[in-house]
Formats: sequence, C-alpha cells, structure tokens
Amino acid sequence: MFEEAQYFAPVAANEDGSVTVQLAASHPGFADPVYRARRNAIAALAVGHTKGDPIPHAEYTDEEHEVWALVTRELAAKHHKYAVTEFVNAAEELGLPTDHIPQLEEVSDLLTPLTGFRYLPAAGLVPLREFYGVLADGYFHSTQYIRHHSVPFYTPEPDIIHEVIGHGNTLASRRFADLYRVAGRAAQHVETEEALEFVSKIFWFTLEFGVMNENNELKAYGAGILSSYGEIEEFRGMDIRPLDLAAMGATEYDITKYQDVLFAAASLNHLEDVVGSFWATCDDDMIDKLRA
Ligand code: TIH
Ligand code: FE2
Repeated sequence: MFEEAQYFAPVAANEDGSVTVQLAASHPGFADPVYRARRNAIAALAVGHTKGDPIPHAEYTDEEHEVWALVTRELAAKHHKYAVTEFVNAAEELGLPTDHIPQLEEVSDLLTPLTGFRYLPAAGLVPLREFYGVLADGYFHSTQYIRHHSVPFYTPEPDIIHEVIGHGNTLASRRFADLYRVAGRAAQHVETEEALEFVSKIFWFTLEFGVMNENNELKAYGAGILSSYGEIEEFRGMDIRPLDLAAMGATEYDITKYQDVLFAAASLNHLEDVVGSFWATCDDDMIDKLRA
C-alpha cells in the first residue's frame, strides 16, 4: 500500500525458529550466500525483541566493519561540503565510531543524553503507525544489517548506515529531534490511513530527503541524502521546489532511485514554522483540506 513497503525485504519466520529474509533477484546480495546468511542471522535478532529489553548484540564480520569505515570516510568529507551546519555540529557532538559498526545500544547511549532518543531494532518493515508513532516517545526503529559491499555508495534499502549515520546524527540535534517528535505526535493523532500517509509523505520529503538554503547554498538535511555518498553528489542538480505541504503530499516518489524532485526550505526556522507547526497541530480535517 505504501511505497516504502517495497524496499524492505520480506522476513519470514520459519518453524524451526530461524528467519529467512527474501531478497529480490535485483538485490546486489542476491547471489551471495554469505551475505544472505548474514541477513537471516541479523533479522533473527530483531524478531522477538520487545520494547524495553536491551537491543540484541549483532556480531559483525571484518568485511562489514570495512564497509562502515569506507562509507564513514567518504561521507565525512561530503558532509562538510553538502550538509547543513546543524547536522555537522550534531554529528560532532554525537561522536559515532569511524572504524567499526556500533551496536544500536551504544548509539542509544550516546544519543540519549543529547536529545532523549533511543533505538529499537527492526527486522524489516515496521507498520507506518508504529514506526512514526513511537517517534513521539523518543524511539527510533532501525535495521541492523549493512548494505552489500559491492555497492557501498547507495542502497534503496534502509540499512544501519542510513539509520545511524543519516538519522542518528540528525537525532543528536535538539532542533531536528523535536521535528521527529512532532512527526510522531502527528502519526499518533491522525485517524485515517490517508491522513497517516500524508504525514509520512511530508516526512519523506523533509526528514528523509529535505534540502535547505544556508548562506545562499543548497544544503541537505534529509537522512537519505546524508547516508549516500552517491546521491549526495547529485541533489543540487535535481528539480528543487519550494517547501509546500500540499505539493509534498501530492508528489509521487520512487524509492529505488536518486530522488529527482526535492523540496527546499528557506532556512531551519522556515522548516520548523511550516512543517514543525503542521505536525504539531494537524488533524484529519486539516489534512483533508490540504489533499483537496
Ligand atoms: N538511499 C539511502 C542510502 O543509500 O543510504 C538509504 C535510504 C534512504 C531512504 C530510504 S532508503
Ligand atoms: Fe530513513
């Protein structure tokens, strides 16, 4: 029903207690038995986890740690060039490791003192109401697997690099964390599936793929741009439109490719005024009018 659903590989629980992740034939790891076994083992950790329990420890291979180190190195330089200052400062405060994949529990321990956010493990797609709703309470659902080593610069499938380097660094900013919280409040508050989908579209075009003006330069603050060292080089050449709630709600997107339509805020204040205020106050009636 929702576009996001396609890009989480289905996770099947087997009778013997093991878990099988169904990768599409087009997935770069499809023909790699070692990668497939890793995906199954990592997904099994999240299946059966309940909120409040410690996040299960994922044992990563050297090759997986190397993917993290490579992407971190590539992105660090590009963040200085293309990311909003608020993100760069927050990333510095959070201080994620650069040479190995952190455990989600460690990321939570770094994040909680800054903005109160904690991670929850996800095996695959989390229903929209749950995924967005818990943001209001300071929880962020995250996958634990990492992208295939053959395509480190981009993945259509949210992985731990996207969740932690993209979203985690953003969640270390008090101002962005507040925006995530009000998005969660909106998701908890609206009643219809259509209204929930509208809230999630606004999230997509802002906290996932948003850009904004900063000192007359276009900078990225969306986690999906900030976690891909391929896409981050391309966003300035895309179709950049003014921030507009109705337009974002009516625009279709394809999660498998670099986003070709982006919405630019004039500043972080502007984003907070338009999108933060919307999420903080929206209800089904308001959304019906914006969808008309
Ligand atoms: N495309 C992002 C990346 O390569 O890091 C991951 C995703 C962002 C949004 C959905 S998937
Ligand atoms: Fe994301």
